[in-house]
Amino acid sequence: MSSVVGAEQDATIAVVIPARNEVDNIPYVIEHARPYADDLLVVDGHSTDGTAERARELGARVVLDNRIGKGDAVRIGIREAKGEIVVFIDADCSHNPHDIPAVVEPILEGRAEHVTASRMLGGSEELHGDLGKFVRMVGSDIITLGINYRYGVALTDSQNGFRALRIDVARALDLRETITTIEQEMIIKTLALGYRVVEVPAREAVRRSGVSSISVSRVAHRYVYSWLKYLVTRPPPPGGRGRSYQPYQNRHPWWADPPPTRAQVLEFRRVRGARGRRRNERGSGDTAPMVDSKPVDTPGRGFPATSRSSHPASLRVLTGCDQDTSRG
Ligand SMILES: Nc1nc2c(ncn2[C@@H]2O[C@H](COP(=O)(O)OP(=O)(O)O)[C@@H](O)[C@H]2O)c(=O)[nH]1
Ligand SMILES: [Mg+2]
Repeated sequence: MSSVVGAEQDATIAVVIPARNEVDNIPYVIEHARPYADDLLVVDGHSTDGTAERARELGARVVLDNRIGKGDAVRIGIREAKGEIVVFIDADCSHNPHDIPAVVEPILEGRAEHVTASRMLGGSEELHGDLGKFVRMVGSDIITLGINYRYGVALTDSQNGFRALRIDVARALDLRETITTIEQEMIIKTLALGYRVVEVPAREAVRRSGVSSISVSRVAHRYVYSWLKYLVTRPPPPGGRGRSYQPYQNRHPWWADPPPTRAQVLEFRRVRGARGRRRNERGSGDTAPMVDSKPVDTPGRGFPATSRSSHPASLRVLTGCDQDTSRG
């Protein structure tokens, strides 16, 4: 039985990975998801690149879908999963398996029956940057908006493939979609039955290798059709509009952290200074000197623009901006 960090209660967890032609990516997902899974199930879409064999070698259980799309794979995953909670995570390394504890936590705490990881709260590299991504983001937002008005909730992401459900609830949804429209179907039917949906922020990375198999222009009409169909035919539960939603509240905001001590800031500047000097001495010439000797309490001076990853560890631990707030 998995022991999930921060959980008040233990439950068995089945991690289901729908995969089609992900042989280069799936080893990462399997290895990193394994510690959280009592049952690690890959639902293979008849991959031709050896995904299923690779997954088996790595110790995952593998079942085949019916070649009709990811929604079918999700339905098979729900049927076959051996766990009290089922977690869906994509095989393309877009989702971080180490977010699984945060995604199951509201269920373990008894606050939700269905938890969806939100890319709008956590950030996405797959929803910004070109026209195709823009269309996906706006389409997704419009669908989410419709769901919010119909059920009196305030979700931010109805389309993410990274989610967790109590297995009995997942089985009660009677899912019908065969393609990725299953994500919105799961949300709508959960709300219509009066179960609680909670979102947690999770970052979506760009897929590690390969290309997405989803063509927005080819399936847009199916999204609109299934969205309207379920909104119309699945009214909110009597007296339940809005009751089944608990807005995400950041339980560990960055401003709750103490600011770094003067000694830590000086250490940060010393390390950056040394690195900056070395770089300049090497004559890489790619950046301006990384630090100067101005006193630390001169506001806005002397701090180089740095990425998260370039913070020295000592400061990273103590600056709230670098905390992973999704874990409460
Ligand atoms: N089993 C199965 N998995 C699929 C199918 N289509 C896509 N997937 C998987 O579903 C996940 C999401 O697909 P992806 O192409 O990344 O879509 P995107 O993230 O929406 O661009 C990935 O893990 C795919 O390998 C399918 O027909 N069957
Ligand atoms: Mg993807």
